Amino acid sequence: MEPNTVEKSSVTMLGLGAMGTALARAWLAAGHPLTVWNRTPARAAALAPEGARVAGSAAQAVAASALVVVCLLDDSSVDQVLAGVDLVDRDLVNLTTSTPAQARARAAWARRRGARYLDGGIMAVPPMVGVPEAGGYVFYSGSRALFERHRETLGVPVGTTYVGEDAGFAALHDVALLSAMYGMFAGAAHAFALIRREDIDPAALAPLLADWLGAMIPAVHQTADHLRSGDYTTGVVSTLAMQVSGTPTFLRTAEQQGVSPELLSPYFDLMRRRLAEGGGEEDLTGVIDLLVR
Ligand code: FVH
Repeated sequence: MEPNTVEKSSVTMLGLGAMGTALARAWLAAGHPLTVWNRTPARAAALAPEGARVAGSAAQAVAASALVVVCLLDDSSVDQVLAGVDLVDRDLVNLTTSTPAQARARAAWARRRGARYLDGGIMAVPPMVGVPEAGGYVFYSGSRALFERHRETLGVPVGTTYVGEDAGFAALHDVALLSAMYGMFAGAAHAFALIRREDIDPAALAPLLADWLGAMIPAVHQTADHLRSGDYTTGVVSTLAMQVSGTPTFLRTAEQQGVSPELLSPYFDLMRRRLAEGGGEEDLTGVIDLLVR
């Protein structure tokens, strides 16, 4: 067989925590020349046997490749690591979780320092990196030209989804999806709490929960249609009026099972407010308008 002679882009990776290390390993496995740096040097040294070049400082690492990927704990650690580092003519890709405002400020900061900038929000946990069938991906936003230039390289560890020129959009999509996830886990926590003192195996409830949540979640498409059209009543199967009338049953059951209603009550309060405003023929879409201040 012919050897693969296509030259792979060099990558510099700053930050080798659980996620940075997983990303670094994926680029190494795919044959990309990789320079690494981490505040705690042992984490960088651990990658040397796999072919990584270990830089002595963040500045040296940044100087080694045009494409510099940063995956640090938070926005302030990015400040600390890149303070005083020459970023002129670098393509900076920041995968550190941040708020949309922090991402926009970081993009302006990078531009002032002569770098091109892409922000990323990682929709994967470390074991999903380098495993295409796991379905992980990164939201990217910022310079489209930069995204296109590095699309192939960025797509090595996990998939890529570009969401716009506004540098804050990747963080916004990331936080939106993760917020929905916390809502889902909050519901699951309440469900497990309800059976906690009963002779019901949590392992028996788990698949029922997973199937039910999976069956319900496509409803988000109808929510999107409602928001786009402004008509919240089309195709409604379970009216808000009917759902609100059922809430005392949920609250009484929680009380009888000795479970705090504190995860459910705020949502029920919003449902009741929307009903009082005349949204009885809608489903739950109107709650969104109560949240937006
Ligand atoms: N791990 C996960 O499940 C999630 C999945 C979704 C995306 N997140 C975000 O990814 C960023 C990095 O997360 P991580 O899992 O790699 O985090 P850690 O294992 O805790 O590693 C943190 C790295 O940051 C370095 N660091 C922290 N503070 C500083 C600082 N002041 N100066 C320099 N470096 C700093 C730390 O270095 P060290 O402790 O090894 O010396 C690690 O390299 C994050 O935004 C997640 O939200 C992960």
